[in-house]
Amino acid sequence: MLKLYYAKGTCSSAVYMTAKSLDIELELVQVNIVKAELEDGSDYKKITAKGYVPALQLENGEVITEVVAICAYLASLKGDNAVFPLFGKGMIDQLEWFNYIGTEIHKNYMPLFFKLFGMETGENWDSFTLKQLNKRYELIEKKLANQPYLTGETVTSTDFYLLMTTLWAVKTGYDLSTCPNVLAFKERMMQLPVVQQVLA
Ligand SMILES: N[C@@H](CCC(=O)N[C@@H](CS)C(=O)NCC(=O)O)C(=O)O
Repeated sequence: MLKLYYAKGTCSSAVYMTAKSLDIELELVQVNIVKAELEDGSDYKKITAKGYVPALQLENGEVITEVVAICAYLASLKGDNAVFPLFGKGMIDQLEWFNYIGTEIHKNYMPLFFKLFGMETGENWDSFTLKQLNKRYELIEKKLANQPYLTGETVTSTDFYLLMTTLWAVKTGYDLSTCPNVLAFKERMMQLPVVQQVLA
């Protein structure tokens, strides 16, 4: 069976939601991402030198990393599908949004997490981070004014990624009150059975 190296509440949950939506069974292997260790204390860096989740181990032992690559791989097992379309504009939309969330949203939360864990990030860096996140969410806020999900009327894999990163606003104290459409998106996503199962 495919093994997903996983930590609940992280971007790896977006992969798990994608797999469930595609009806793909996975064995979950919990990773302590602070120590880069598995539950038995073994070194996660032996699975992937990157040391972060997610990683997907195939039955032949090969390991795939990066959220978007794993989601695309899972989709490829099902052929064309609505969760992560593999052809034409549907596929391009996935790649475009995954990259945007990965580089413009996900990584801009990092200084807020460092601060939460008591690391000194510096005032200039903090205000830069907040400005960046505000700008990046502004675009999503506009997009979600006219449609319920990032690529239109249907939930896709990239919505799971946006959800997981956006849940970090509460954890880090990032204020999303100027983005009512993003907050409504979050609530809409939280009603989905697949989301509830993964976050339970
Ligand atoms: N570019 C990576 C980012 C993965 C990532 O940042 N994972 C976080 C959890 S959301 C993690 O495991 N961090 C621990 C670490 O960086 O050591 C991807 O797309 O998979």
